[in-house]
Parts: sequence; structure tokens; C-alpha cells
Amino acid sequence: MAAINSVTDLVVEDGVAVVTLNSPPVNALSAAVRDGLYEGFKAAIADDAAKSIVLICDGRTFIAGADISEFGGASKGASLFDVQTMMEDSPKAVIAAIHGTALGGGLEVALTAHYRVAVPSAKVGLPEVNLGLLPGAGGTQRLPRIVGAEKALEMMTSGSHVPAKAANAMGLVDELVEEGKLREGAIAFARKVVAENWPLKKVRDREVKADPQVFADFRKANARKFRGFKAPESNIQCIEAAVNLPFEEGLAVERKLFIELMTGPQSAAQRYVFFAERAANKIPDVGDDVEVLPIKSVGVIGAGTMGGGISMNFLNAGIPVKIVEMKQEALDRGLGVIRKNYENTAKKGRLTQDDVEKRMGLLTGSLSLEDLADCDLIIEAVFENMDIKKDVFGKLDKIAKPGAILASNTSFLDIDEIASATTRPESVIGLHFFSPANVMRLLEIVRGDKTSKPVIATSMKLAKTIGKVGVLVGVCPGFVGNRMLAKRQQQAQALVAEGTMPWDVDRVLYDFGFPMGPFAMSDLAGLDIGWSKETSKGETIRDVLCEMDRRGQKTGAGYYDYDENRTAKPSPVTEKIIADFAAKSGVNARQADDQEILERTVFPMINEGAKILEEGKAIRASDIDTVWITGYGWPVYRGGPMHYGDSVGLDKVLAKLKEYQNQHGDFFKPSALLEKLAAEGKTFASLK
Ligand code: 3H9
Repeated sequence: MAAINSVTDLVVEDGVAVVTLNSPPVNALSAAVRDGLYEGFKAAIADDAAKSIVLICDGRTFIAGADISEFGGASKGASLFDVQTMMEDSPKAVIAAIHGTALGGGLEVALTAHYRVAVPSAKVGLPEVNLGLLPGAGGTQRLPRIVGAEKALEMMTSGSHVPAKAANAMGLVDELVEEGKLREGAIAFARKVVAENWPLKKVRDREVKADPQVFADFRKANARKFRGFKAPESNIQCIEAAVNLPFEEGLAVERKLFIELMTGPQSAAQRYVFFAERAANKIPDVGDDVEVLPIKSVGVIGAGTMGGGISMNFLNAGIPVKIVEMKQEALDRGLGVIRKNYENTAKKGRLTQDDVEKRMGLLTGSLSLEDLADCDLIIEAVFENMDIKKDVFGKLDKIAKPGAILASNTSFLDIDEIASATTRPESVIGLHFFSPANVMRLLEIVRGDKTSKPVIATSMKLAKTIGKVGVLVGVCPGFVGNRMLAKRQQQAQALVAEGTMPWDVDRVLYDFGFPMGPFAMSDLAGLDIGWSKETSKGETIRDVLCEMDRRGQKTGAGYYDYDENRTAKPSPVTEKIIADFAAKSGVNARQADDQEILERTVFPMINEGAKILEEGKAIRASDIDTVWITGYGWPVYRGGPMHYGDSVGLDKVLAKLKEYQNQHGDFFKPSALLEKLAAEGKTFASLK
């Protein structure tokens, strides 16, 4: 075996040159990998003993794409196009042998091979859209030429990872080889290609046709999903180019649009988010050497919406759950809802009936906390009241086996106080799920003063096991997410109290990229959550609305009026209430403009994020962004509040906060950290 460079080997076996890449963790196309491929193929082509060439990777995967960490830097070494030309123009058949994932630039390399083989567990895809990009190495032109325009549209705008069997059916993979025998299978395939004199197939020479209506329909059907994002439309335009233009001209369109995306703010934000999610896993004082406790059974207290959703996560991961309620009726209702949720998923074809039964088979209900004695993890999801929570934890302390993790799903209460009700605060942690708990990706993991390192390490690992993004935060009211949300809500209310219409606040935040504005959200949830008729004194606009029985969508009116299809319309009634309110409180009613609405709702969040960092309640700014992206619908193409602050410029954020502080008081008082960073011309991202 000859080493080509630090990451590439070449060996000729049975007349087949095998070029092997080994560049952990994911064989991304770094400068060294591109150089190794270029030189490896060159040497294989020049070697008379080799009649064909196999490209294979060591480690857990085939090439997972371009090296994202190199983006934006000066390009070094062979270009990806040099490598692809060398492969495609090779006079000897080139076969890509795929295991793990062939993604992005990785699949684009494989598409310049003459043939592709894969093990059944492999997956292929062009996920660039999720980084705000499009495949920039010919993938937009080659993929449709194999799978057709419609499938290419689906694959490239979703970034989905297609399993090898489906890829084989689409013609993306020519042959499946036995699991665990990729190397032997690929070599045998290469020998067959030579022995049977198969042609050197170039994907670029194929043609793809599609009716223009296909594109129009696709755009229409996905308009909501793509709202605000630039990359999906650019991907679509490239596929149109593949259909309408010769290959080289299509490539030129791809190049132009790729560069536009790559140098734009959306892709910068989405690449930042990719690394932010992974950084959240790294806890400075909890290293890989910290013991991870086995979690083989979970207890959940409370079978309401939250407890049920939490339970489903573990059932989906194959972990048995015992769910405890106080009354048989509530328990039956809770178990029934879980079954109904699974049945609905099965109806949509996303689960088999067998899967439903398997999951339900892992679930047991009980009316007694004592039944949780053998659980490795117990999560409490009862009413948000400190006395009740302390009572539950006091009881659990006597029931749970030694070493069991005792978790609270509280969304704002003090975990240390809850832990004080036990004799084992080191076992207590916050596991804050977001509703719907079986869907939302965020898990805020709240570290108490005394929470032990193994309990933290286990919780972080568990988040991954159940498909969530775990973010470790400290104890403070509302933790990271709800603490910052409160600032936004407060200003949304203040703007309306000063005379701005709720639908204008909603429109500005919706256009910014949130799925829904705060008032539309209140109407959906019900304005009367936390409101009571007996104590209401008409002191807020919400009080007045509720007193008029405008309690949101469920009563046909709230901040908005609703028609029979639940379509929201600005309400003259609400408008009058707002005007009356302003008059009563002596405010000169005025409508804030869009810029003011955005700044007053979003900048205080950035400021609060800075305070959270100052107080050490989040490890890094990117963790705060991950909370907001995965738990609160912050638009991913704006990278989270802290990244957004950095991109606006912290000096500008600071200046505006000071301006609003002068007008509206100390709610807007800038944090010391923000003052410091702005003075030094630095960003939150610089605080590594
Ligand atoms: C592209 O190809 C553009 C071309 O079209 C244009 C060319 C001109 N680069 O996720 P994991 C790191 S765009 C650099 O935890 P898993 C990752 O940060 C690219 N680093 O593992 C992490 O590092 P650390 C298109 C990368 O097993 C470590 O690898 N491709 C890259 O859960 C392990 O990652 C994609 O978008 C990369 N491309 O999942 C694929 N990928 O340990 C992106 C990973 O220090 N990658 N790292 O935190 C993935 O989807 C997943 O990583 C993968 C493995 C499924 C591969």
C-alpha cells in the first residue's frame, strides 16, 4: 500500500486500484482530501496494473460533504472541480463505494464516478439547502439527469438523506453490496465492469426533461415552507437550468447562484447554526471521561399534554415508560391520547400498526408513585407550583432507588429549591421539554448548584438518544428561553398600550421570520390562560378582551376577529379598546413604525441574552441561539438572537437601547457585557 498523502492511500488489488480516504471524523473535502483524491486518481490512472479504480472511505462514513469549516477562507490545494474532471475523464472505470452517508460535495464526487455501489445502510443526499446553499460542484446539474426534475426538487429543497435501497431504485446507486463487505463487493463490481466491457458512463451526457408547470406547481405547493429562505428558490432555478440548458451553461448558473448564497448573510447564519448545535454538546467541566448512567426505564409523573408528549419521546427510542397520575380517569385519558397520537401517525403512513403496538407495549400506567421505585430516571410534569413540586420531590426521595435521576420539567421554577426537598440534590436536574414535547427539538437541561457531573453527562446523552438538541443552562427565572421571551412579550404589550395595533406587531415579527406573532399566538393558546373572571379588574387590554368574552380563536374573537374558517382579521373592537385604554391612561396614542416595533421587541432579547452570559447561566452565546432556533421558532436564516445582534453590530444595538432607555426607562438599560463588547468593537461570537 502506498501513501498518497496524510489522508489517502492507493493499492492495486486484482487489477483494481483502490483509492482509500481516511480523514476523520467525516472525510469532509478539506484541502488535504482534495489533494489526496487528485493525486490518488492520477497515480491510479498512470498505473498499468490497474484496469479500473474504486474510491472508498475508512471510518464511519463516505465523504459527508465539503469541509464547512473551510468556507470563507482562501482556497488551497487542488479544487474539487480538478478532482471531478480527473475522475470523469479517467480512461479507466471509476466506481464510488459508499457506506455511512454520501452528502453534498461527497455525493457530487460520487456522481462524477462512472458507477456507484453502496451497502444497504448507506444514505445519500444533497443537504446544502439546510446550510443556506445549493450543491456547488455540479450536483444541481447531475442529480436531475439521473433522478428526474421532480425527485431532484424534493431532494434538494428538503436536503433529505435517501436510503441506499431507494437510491438504487432511482438509479443513483447502481448496485447494492452486502453489508460489511463493501470493499470486496466494490472490487468485484469493478472487475465485472472491466470483464464485461461496460461503458464509462458520464452523468453529464444524459438529458433531463420536465414540463415548466412542474416548477410552477412545486413553488406554489411549498411557498409557506420556503417563506423567507433564499436557498430553496436558488436550488429550484438550478434544476430549471438543468432542464433547459446544456450542461456547461447549467453549471455556470449553478456557480453564479452558489456564490451569491455563499457570500450572503443567510448561509453564514445557517452554517453558524450547524456548528452551534454541535458546540452545545461540549460542557467545559464535564469531559468524555465522566460516567454516563444507564437509562433503561423512565417514570413520568403527570399524564397531561406535557407528560404524555414527554413519554412518547422515550417510547419512540424503545425505552419503557411508567406514567403516574392521581386519578384513574386522568390516567385513562392520558394513555388514550398517546395511543390516538400514534394511531394518527400510522394513518398518515409514518408508522406501521406494529410500530404503534410496540410503543404502546412499552407503556404502563399507575396511580401510585411507589411504582416508580425501580426507574433509572423520573421526570415530574405536574402543575407549575413550587409547593406541589417540592411535595412530589420529597416523596420521590423516599421512593426512588439510589442513583436514579430526579428531573423536573418546570419551565421557570428554581431547581435548587426543588432539589432542597430531597436528601440527594446531586441527582436532581431540570429537563425542560417544549410543547408539543414529542415534536419540538429543544431540551433545556437545567443544572442546579449541586447537580452531579454524571447526571449532567447522562442528560446530555439522553437528549441525543431521543432526537433532541440538549442545551445546558443555569438556574434563573425562566432559564434562557422563557427569560428572554418575557422581554419580547413585555415590549409587545407596551407597544400596544401606547397605541400600536397588535396585528402590526405580529406582522413585523412574522416578516422577520417567526412562525407567528405574539398576539396571534395568544389568540391561538387562549387569552384566558392565567386569567380569572372573579379577580379581573379590566386593568389590561387582555382583561378587557376576556371580560367581553373575546378569549381567542376558541370564542371566535380575541385580539383579532375570526371567521368560520378561523381566518384572522384586524378587529375594530380591539382597536377601540386600545384607543380607550390609551386615553384613560393619559397616553398620547401613537402607532410605532416597523423599525421601532422590531427593535423594541428584539433588542431587549439580545440585551437579556448578554445578561444571561454575564451571569454564567449559558455557557456560550451560541447556546442561547440554539435555544431560540430549536425551541421558539427563531428563523434559522437569522442565526439566533445573539448572532443577529452580532450581524446588526453591537454598537448599533447598544445605541438603540440607550435611545429607548431615554424614552421609556430602564427596561432598556444595556448590560455591562454589551457595553464592553460594543466599546471594544467585538461580537458575542468572539467570547469563545
Ligand atoms: C457542501 O458539500 C457544498 C458543496 O456542494 C459545494 C462544494 C463547492 N465539514 O454531526 P456530527 C463535523 S456543503 C466540517 O456530530 P453525526 C461536525 O462538526 C456540506 N465538519 O456526527 C462534528 O465535529 P465535532 C454538505 C463537519 O454522526 C463531527 O464532524 N454536507 C462536516 O451525528 C461529527 O459530526 C452536509 O451538510 C462538514 N461537512 O452525523 C453534511 N460534517 O465532533 C453535514 C460534520 O468537532 N454533516 N462535521 O463537533 C452532517 O449532516 C452530519 O455531520 C453527518 C454525521 C450526518 C455526516
